[in-house]
Amino acid sequence: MAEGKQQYSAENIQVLKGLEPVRRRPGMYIGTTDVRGLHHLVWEVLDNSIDEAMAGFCDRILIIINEDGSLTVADNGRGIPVDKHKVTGTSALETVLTVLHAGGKFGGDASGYKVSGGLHGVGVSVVNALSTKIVAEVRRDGKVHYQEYKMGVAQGDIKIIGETNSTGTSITFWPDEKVFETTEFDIQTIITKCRQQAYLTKGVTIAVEDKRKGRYEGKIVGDNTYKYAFYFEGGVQSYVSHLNQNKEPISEVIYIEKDVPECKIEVALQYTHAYNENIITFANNIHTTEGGMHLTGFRSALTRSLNNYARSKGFLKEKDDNMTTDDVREGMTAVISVKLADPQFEGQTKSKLGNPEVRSAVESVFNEKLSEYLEENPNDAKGIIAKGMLASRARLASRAARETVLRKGALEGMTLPGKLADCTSRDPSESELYIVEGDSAGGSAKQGRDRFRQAILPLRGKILNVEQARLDRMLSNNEIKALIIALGTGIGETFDIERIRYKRIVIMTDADVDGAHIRTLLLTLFYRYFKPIIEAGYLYIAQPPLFKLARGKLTEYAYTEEAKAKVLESWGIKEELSDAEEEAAEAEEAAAEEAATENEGEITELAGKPAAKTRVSIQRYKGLGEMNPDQLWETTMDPERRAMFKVSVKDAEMADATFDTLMGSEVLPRRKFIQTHAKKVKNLDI
Ligand code: 0RA
Repeated sequence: MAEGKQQYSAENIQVLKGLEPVRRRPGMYIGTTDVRGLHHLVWEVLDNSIDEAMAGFCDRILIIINEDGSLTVADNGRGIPVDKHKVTGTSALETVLTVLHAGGKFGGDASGYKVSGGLHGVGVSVVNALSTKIVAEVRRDGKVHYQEYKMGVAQGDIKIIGETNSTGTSITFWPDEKVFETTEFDIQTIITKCRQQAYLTKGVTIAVEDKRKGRYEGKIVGDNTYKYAFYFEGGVQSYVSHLNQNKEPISEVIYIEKDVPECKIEVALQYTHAYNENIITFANNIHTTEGGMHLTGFRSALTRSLNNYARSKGFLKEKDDNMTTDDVREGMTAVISVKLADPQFEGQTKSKLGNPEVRSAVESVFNEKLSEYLEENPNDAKGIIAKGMLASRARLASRAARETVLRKGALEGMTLPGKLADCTSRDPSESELYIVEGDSAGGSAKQGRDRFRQAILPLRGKILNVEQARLDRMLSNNEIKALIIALGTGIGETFDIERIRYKRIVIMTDADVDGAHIRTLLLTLFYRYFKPIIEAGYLYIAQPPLFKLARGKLTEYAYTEEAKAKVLESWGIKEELSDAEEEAAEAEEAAAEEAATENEGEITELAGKPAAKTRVSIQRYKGLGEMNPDQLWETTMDPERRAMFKVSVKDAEMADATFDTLMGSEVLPRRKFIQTHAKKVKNLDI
């Protein structure tokens, strides 16, 4: 950079249009006017300092949330030029702050990539347009320059307010309360962003200070300022180490850095014994959540070089298929960062890198460097290949298992399962299917239900433990088969939502850990194999109460802790247990539980104040099975009184994402074993 260092002066900045449109339609420029939009302003200002750092002129950036709620971004860069533009008669500083898109769009510059500023695209002028006030201070040429703006308009010329022997820029802005739903900055959001940016701009220190009063009492000492600073010498390499800090590594962090004409490429990669993949990609420091060309190039190079290596070293035999992109994903953590002159952002949220030249650049650079690494580090290479080949074998075994279940029509011609207590109605729109955890709860539900509309299918809790995370084999589990038959839609290629037998399907599980697991498992099942049912809005989660509160003849049910407290309060009882008391109460509860033989659930006597006369009992429902049929009907199944949660695709997607983790990492190796050997093992006891 130093060689081709350009003497930018005010002329270089292209002058565009006024700020009016920004105030008229802020959403067009910053997406939203909620808390995200508010922080967008911070990122705009921060981007300019990061740019200055990337250009090699700045190594410290400080963000301060001031006591009055304004925010300052200060850096020790060259300082925005303050000399007057020959044609327009305004300074670069004023241009940057008042002219749309004037921020960093200096145009491509022959010396390489002038990684454009305003990476979020809109520039600091937008911040000015949406702030009631801006104060800019530039330290340059031995002087401290000062200029103030109100509602986007400069309040007089740049003034010199002091002398200095340092350089840098400091921008303070007061976001307009009339524009934003909230003008309260979130320190956590800012810290997260700063950490990420520090990883991406190695060698730069990014510090955050929060000077707002009364927020961190007890947490900090000194001048009531909350301080944080990030500095990563290793850049993305440190990022990968950070992401993998709790995982067991298979290899070192492999780090690759290269500048090619198309872009600057930085990749860090490490394999661990975990099973999920974690790839984070950036283009010009913007998190490209939708991936794009850099990711595509990385993936093909990774698969190609691992396969090449595995073949050349005889790990993959002639008869073996290549490992797929999916096979080499498992246990991989990678951070990919590219920087280029003219990034094209595409996709729904404009966070997908579209430049095709980046794909081939990343692919060839990474392919070459990774191959080199594998040759030079045979032990790491061996571990990585073994991991990929295991995944590959597991995939083949798993597919075979799934095909057996789906193809052979394991469900065809089967009659409704005996465990199903069906409803009388044959009209799906008035029929409900309750999927109930456990036989005893199933029994209560069968007795308590409205037989005309409500069908009950009890599932034994065991499906969880036996199946572990093997969803595809779960399909051959009898409990699940029964569910699928009861649904009536078929599965896989033969799925037809028109044949659904119930338009309300209710998952009813206990409010404990096992219940949550079974719910996750069912949600995942629906998500992966019956998504149209969720999309149609047919899937629900029952909301059984957590407590039964009784006082004399009065009975109330509470579905949350807060609701319980409310009821008690309405009865004039304050339930303020200290931690110690709570512990004691819990111990007592546990003892009572042990002593109890056939009671209907444990009853905690709560005396309130010693003077209280009426006895109040609080029964905490541990499981649905503790409720008698009437209670279950009253609290959870009666359409007039029940609460119910409709499952969205997003909810199910979340369950799907947590599925593997939830099912416990320790069982995974075993699962792998079973998957790998599934072909050989004929009769697994499921
Ligand atoms: C263009 C030219 C020069 C400095 C900057 C931009 C600059 C902008 C920002 C925004 C925040 N911090 C910044 N630091 C620097 C100066 C070029 C020169 O002096 O030769």
